[in-house]
Amino acid sequence: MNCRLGSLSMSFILYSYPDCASHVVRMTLEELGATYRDEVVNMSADAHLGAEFLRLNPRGMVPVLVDSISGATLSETGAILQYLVDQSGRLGPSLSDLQARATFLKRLYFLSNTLHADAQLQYYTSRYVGDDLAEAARPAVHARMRSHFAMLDSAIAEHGGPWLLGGELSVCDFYVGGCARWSLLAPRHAPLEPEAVTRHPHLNALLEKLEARPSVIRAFDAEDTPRSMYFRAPVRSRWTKTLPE
Ligand SMILES: N[C@@H](CCC(=O)N[C@@H](CS)C(=O)NCC(=O)O)C(=O)O
Repeated sequence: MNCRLGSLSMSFILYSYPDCASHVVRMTLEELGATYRDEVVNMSADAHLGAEFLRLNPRGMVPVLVDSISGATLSETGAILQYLVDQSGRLGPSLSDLQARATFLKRLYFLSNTLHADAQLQYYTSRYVGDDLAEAARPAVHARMRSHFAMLDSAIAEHGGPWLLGGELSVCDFYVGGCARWSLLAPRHAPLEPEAVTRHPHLNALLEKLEARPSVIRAFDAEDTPRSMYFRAPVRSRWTKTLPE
């Protein structure tokens, strides 16, 4: 495997929009000290549905990460995070430790195909059930999110904390932070109550630690997000404040 250790040889283009899933990738790139160029996809003007962006991701979704060195173009947040772990040899266990790697994959795939998928269901409820049923579906969606956060709290405790995988920070922690933030922010008229996250001591402590990391602060500054408890009492980025929902 070709692992690029150190920051100098890592160079990427991040297609992003503030407070979108790209933010999880941005925090990871900042933590790695990677060099990356930011290409803001103006989703409020539907740039994600334009021909230029659809060539990169035919699903019309942000994030996309282009590795300028290998030429790889990736979409799907979980896949991007796994790629960055493999390329950097950091923020997640390598294949040389199969047991730790198995736990990492188990947690990462839960975040990607359950927590993040349900956060999308929470945000885009009408797309799944239609406008007429969206409000009726909301309690069940919120209940699912609450149970996911409870499950994460147990997982952090099981691994001994303070991070999701135990003593070592990993890409999973940034993903947990992103999903907590989105769930407490959106949709604007019916976000999840903050206690769904903060009532869990291990999860709350993880997010508090994450909020203090310089990489996280840099990532939020880059998206013009007012200083706050980014994951536990989130305030929208100035860019997304006025977006219709
Ligand atoms: N499965 C995708 C989901 C990414 C996603 O939900 N992106 C949102 C922004 S946060 C998006 O591009 N939405 C545009 C749309 O659905 O029209 C991933 O894991 O990256």
